[in-house]
Amino acid sequence: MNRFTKILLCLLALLMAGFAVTRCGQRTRPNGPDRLNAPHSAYSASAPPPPAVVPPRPQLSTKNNEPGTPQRVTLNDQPLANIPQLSVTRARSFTNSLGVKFVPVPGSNILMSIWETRVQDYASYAAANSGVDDAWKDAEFIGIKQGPDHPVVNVSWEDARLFCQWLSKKEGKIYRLPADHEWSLAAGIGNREDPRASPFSKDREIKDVFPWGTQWPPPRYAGNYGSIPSILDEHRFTSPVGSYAPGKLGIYDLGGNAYEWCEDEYSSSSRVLRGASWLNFKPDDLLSSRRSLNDPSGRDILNGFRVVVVVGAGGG
Ligand SMILES: [Ca+2]
Ligand SMILES: [Ca+2]
Repeated sequence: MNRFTKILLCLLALLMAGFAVTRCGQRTRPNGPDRLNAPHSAYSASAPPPPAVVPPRPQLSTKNNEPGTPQRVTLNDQPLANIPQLSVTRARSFTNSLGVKFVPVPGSNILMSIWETRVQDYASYAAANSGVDDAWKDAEFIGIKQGPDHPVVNVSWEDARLFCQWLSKKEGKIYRLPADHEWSLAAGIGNREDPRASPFSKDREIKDVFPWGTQWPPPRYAGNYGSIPSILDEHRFTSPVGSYAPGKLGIYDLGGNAYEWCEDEYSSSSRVLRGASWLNFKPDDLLSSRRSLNDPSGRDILNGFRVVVVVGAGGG
């Protein structure tokens, strides 16, 4: 190879090397120019932020989540919130076979007895059934006995439910105890309480409403309560049902006379009672939002019940 040929080959080699460097340089930054020229909308950092997701505010009372407290409100083993609430605006009052009047409770699908279940009502039930416990016959206080038109007491939650079953079969309707929330609706505080919350969590939460209104002390003859000078009534034990002024729906003795069993659990081993009794006189105990409790098989001369009938099941 002569000198000229060597020089020519070197020049050719240099040209080829330069071409390779240029190609290689392009491969070392692939997509570089494309990325820089991409529209801004393609970049997450430049995209508008997604709309904020605001979690819904919890509606139930936080008390409901305290350890050891009941978590559910049930009615005949169904969550109360799942029970359809039918309009009763067209439901009409009626009087049943025992001569007891029932009135609609707005916001519910029931009619409620205007009276607590009377001694004479329970006597009819006991006469028609064998094996009914006789404790109700022995109810008395400081020697004062009951008349046939007094609320039956010394009856357990289980006794009251059996009475409802007997009356349902007798009349072909659905009688039962009121749910805790239905009782609140009848007492005029249902719209201020969450029907899904437990009775326990609502105990005395509304601190300014009594069965007669908001004032304290109560007006004379507001109901049959305990005997203290500021609560004047004429009965030291139970009184005939309907002896005192009714509430706005025409229902008597929601406050006082006998405590009233409701369907609901207060805890797994107790049931709810509403309305205070002929023995109670403390302001806290007389609040419409007050819940008391007792063993479902427990009997006490403070405790009675009233029944409701389901609309659309022959009752309205
Ligand atoms: Ca009294
Ligand atoms: Ca009562």
